[in-house]
Amino acid sequence: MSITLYSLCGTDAARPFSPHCWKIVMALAHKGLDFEERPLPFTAIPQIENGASATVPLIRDGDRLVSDSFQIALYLEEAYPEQPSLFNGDGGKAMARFVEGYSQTVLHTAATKIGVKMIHDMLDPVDREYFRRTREGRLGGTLEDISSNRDAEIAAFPAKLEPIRHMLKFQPFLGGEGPLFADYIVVGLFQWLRITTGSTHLSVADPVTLWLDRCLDLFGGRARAVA
Ligand SMILES: N[C@@H](CCC(=O)N[C@@H](CS)C(=O)NCC(=O)O)C(=O)O
Repeated sequence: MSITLYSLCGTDAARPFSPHCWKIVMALAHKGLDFEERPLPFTAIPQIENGASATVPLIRDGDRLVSDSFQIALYLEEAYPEQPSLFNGDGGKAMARFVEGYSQTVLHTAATKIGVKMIHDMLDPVDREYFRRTREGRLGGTLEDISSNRDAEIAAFPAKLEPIRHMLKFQPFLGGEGPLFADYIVVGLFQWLRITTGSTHLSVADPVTLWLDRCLDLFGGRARAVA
């Protein structure tokens, strides 16, 4: 039976943009599992599966419901041990937690300042109102104020990838010779930027761009196909 992945979209359901949901699209593809993605607007999330989760991604696998991207990856690893590993053991799980922390605190913070107004503009009117109210409360300013520093954030963004550039001197993926969930965590961030802002904000010759190209080519170019 196919797994259902509830994800997030704006007015265009063909362009789901949540970074956390993209992590799970890549993880499900890595595991070679059949799944159906159901992108929904922000204000529909509380009704999914009788209010099972306040956030997406949420998956249904038979009678199991699992939310939170990292928990979903751990669940898939445990439920499908015979499929390619997302972690290659406990060290890979620990490393992925570090990458999640780096991505959330350094990269997402920058991406929010770069893309927040563009995300707003991709939403239905009712979602725009919800998004503006919740994000302005959370970020402590209007979307316009937060976006006013956008050019400086874009200029500062490439330097924030320096830890990945260092890693790429020694290996082609965060996972080593091949991609693991740690890679998909950062792929999710770049899918969010590509789809909502139309750019990765990196040069074509940047080693991070070359790594991202390798990731976007995975699974028949599934992630590259959405932009
Ligand atoms: N820690 C969670 C975060 C999930 C999350 O924040 N998802 C966002 C979409 S990117 C969401 O569902 N937000 C709902 C809302 O803001 O109402 C994970 O990794 O899955």
